[in-house]
Amino acid sequence: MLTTMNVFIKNMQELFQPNKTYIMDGSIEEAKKLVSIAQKMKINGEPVLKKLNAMEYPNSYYHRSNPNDVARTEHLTFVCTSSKEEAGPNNNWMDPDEAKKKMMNFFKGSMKGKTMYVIPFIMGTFESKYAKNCIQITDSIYVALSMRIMTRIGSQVTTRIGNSSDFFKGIHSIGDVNPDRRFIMHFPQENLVMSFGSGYGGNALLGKKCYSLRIASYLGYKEGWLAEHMAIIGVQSSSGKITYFLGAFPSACGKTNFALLEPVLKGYKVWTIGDDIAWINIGDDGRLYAINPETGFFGVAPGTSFKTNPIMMRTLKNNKFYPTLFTNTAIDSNNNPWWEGISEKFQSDIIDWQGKKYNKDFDNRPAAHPNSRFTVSIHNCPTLSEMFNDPNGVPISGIIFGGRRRDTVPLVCEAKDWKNGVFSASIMGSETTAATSGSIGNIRRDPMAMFPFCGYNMAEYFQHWIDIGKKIKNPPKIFIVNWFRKDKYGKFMWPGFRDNFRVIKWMIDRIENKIGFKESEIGLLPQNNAIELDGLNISQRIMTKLFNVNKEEWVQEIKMIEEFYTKFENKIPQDLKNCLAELKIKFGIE
Ligand code: GTP
Ligand code: SPV
Ligand code: MN
Repeated sequence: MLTTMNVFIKNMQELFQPNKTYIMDGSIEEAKKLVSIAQKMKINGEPVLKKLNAMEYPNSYYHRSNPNDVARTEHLTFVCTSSKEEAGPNNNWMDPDEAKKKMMNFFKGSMKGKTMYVIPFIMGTFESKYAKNCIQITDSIYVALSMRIMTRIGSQVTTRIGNSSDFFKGIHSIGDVNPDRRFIMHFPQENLVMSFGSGYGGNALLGKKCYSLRIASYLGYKEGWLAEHMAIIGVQSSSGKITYFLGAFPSACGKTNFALLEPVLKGYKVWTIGDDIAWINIGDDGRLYAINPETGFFGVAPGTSFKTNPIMMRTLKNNKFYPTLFTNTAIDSNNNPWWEGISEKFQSDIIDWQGKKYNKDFDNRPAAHPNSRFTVSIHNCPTLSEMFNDPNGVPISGIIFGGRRRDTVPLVCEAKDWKNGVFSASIMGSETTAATSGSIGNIRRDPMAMFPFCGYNMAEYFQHWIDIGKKIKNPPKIFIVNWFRKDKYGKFMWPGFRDNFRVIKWMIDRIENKIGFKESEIGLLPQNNAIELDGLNISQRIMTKLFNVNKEEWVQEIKMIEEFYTKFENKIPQDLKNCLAELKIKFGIE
């Protein structure tokens, strides 16, 4: 008798009509074989993978995606639930039958002459009750190799699936990389994603945003857990005690840097558990526990350096796990990957992300694409937590939400309680970044950093957050941060990166009830001099500005929040409406 997986593969072969089918086993021999094929394979005259300087970057390869395919395309991303209301005003919606018809037309015969890769993978560890079985189909060897870095692949998944039909199906074909024929369709009610016409990042690595956030957030809603766009860290103090935090920041707003943070304060150490996705469950003891279902980092290259993120630079130069991929960065004359901010010295002889010679004095554009990224195994990370593989995850004491705001939002603010924390997270705004196609620097509402990733109506998602809070014992403290406040010259006022630890230290003191706070209209702020600034050259004047809660700015902000809430008609939970009404009163708005 055929297993459900075999039936699925057979159907896919009939649909795509590939030349060959290859079922991945996740072995090192397989990775070597695929890298070697990709080095020989040419697309538009260029090898799919090129070996980089092995002395500086061992086991590393370079890839260029199609210049029209360099970031997630939210306007081409749909949630296809049976009714539009279930998807909510936060998602593009299409009728499931119509969406499938459209995709089937694109898919039909699209792998002729190509190999179809079948990738059995699991999100979470094989031993975890929270883990989920998945299969991705793809015709991109680059995607297949990336999935091997980002997830656990292997025959164990096939065994786990057995005759069950309860597994995620991610169907991907890169097609002709034509933006007019590019769609990423989600069917949460069928545990299914169909993606066509893109070969990069969250559009194509379907275990990431598509499954682990959009589909999983829907499953979490039905099953009583949360799938979040969050990094997970453990902060060890000199006594050896480890406090676990979740950090939610929108795309390209600091999760990976937070996850690999090397504290500036002596006696502390940050252990890394995850940098992008957290699945959060209520444990047997009634506390919140988080796992990182992934096994790799798909990290933003520009801005990464030994100064800003030394642990990531060490991760990239580590050679344990094979291979590491660099996509759409520039290349220097020593065949090393290069990007803006990698060092203070500028190198001449840079070849830019499109393969052209780059002259920084004449070329009015960056050499590396702003959304150029590395794909590297988490096992190369020197600060990987020994709890990384723990099937139950780590117990959470603090949840941090942060947007990219040039004004309005202070460096840090603590919510009074869970409900107020959910409110603060639900009203978050952030400047758009290069992680998504479209304009950059516009403020948009991005509740919980999940706006583009919540696979159902976000008003119900807010209620789900409130309900989870009612079920847990000792809910974690919730903090709002903003590393990105600027002065009138447009310069960041806070040094950020490793110095962010000073703020985390304050949070630990608050969690341990060691220090007090100052009340403000928007929540609890640090008392004067409560943030440790030893060794940092920053004036009191700037510190005051970083904590300024400006009435005019907040009056504007509240307008934007009301506009956002209005989109959900009457579905916004009453608790949050009450919090908004209180906020208005505090700022003297009728
Ligand atoms: P995604 O992978 O898109 O989800 O992004 P992310 O949230 O992991 O962001 P990441 O840590 O990769 O940072 C994105 C960009 O912001 C990079 O260019 C960083 O150099 C920059 N960045 C990160 N943290 C800070 C900070 O504290 N201050 C400043 N000024 N920039 C930062
Ligand atoms: C993000 O945009 O938040 C990312 C990159 O982590 S992608 O995987 O492309 O979504
Ligand atoms: Mn992300």
